[in-house]
Amino acid sequence: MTGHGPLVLVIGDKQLSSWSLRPWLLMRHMGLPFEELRLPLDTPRFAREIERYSPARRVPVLLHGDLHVWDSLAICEYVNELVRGAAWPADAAARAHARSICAEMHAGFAALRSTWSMRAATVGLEVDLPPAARSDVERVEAIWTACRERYEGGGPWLFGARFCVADAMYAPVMLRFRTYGAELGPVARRYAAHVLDDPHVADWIRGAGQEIAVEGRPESHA
Ligand SMILES: N[C@@H](CCC(=O)N[C@@H](CS)C(=O)NCC(=O)O)C(=O)O
Repeated sequence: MTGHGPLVLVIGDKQLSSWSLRPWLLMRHMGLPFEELRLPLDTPRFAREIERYSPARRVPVLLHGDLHVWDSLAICEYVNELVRGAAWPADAAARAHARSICAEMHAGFAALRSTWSMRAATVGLEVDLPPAARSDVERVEAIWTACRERYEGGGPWLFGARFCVADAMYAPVMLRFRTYGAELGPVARRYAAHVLDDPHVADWIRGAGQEIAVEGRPESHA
């Protein structure tokens, strides 16, 4: 049994919260209507209110009636339940591959994350990569290239025709690559162009720009 009632996704700033983007984008792609509740990071409001939603005191959190699901990957799994398995590839081998790269993203790439922090609406930043972060970028590119070479015949997403959890999990890193101008090979570049053309991704970037321009939210962490 799942939760009941409207779905509410608690997220952080669209400019900064890479973890929030993952389930947000997946829910958009799965066509699940949801309300967005944004708690701006590093504010007294966040400190005051987050406890209501998550014992881990972090965003994202998905609220479904009394059920609170926290952690981006756990939310993606719950979304997959709501859409009866449509959020992962249909084929078991492809699904195992997708789960492997999602686990790798969820648990790794610390050097890349800390050097190129997500700034969704910002482009043209120049920040040199230390060797560990450079190998993270190479590994992400190798992951995308392997997926595209294997599943390109089926369609433009990592696992072919359908957007899946893996595309959602790798979307934030794509925005980092856009902001800092990562140099990618042709296969990864094609995938990047497809993701950056996605209307939901564009919507998130637009939201990030509005936070900065209209609400005066900071462009980066202090
Ligand atoms: N593993 C968690 C990490 C969530 C996380 O670190 N969220 C950050 C924002 S992107 C947060 O809530 N930071 C608030 C704080 O540390 O006070 C997930 O995947 O959801």
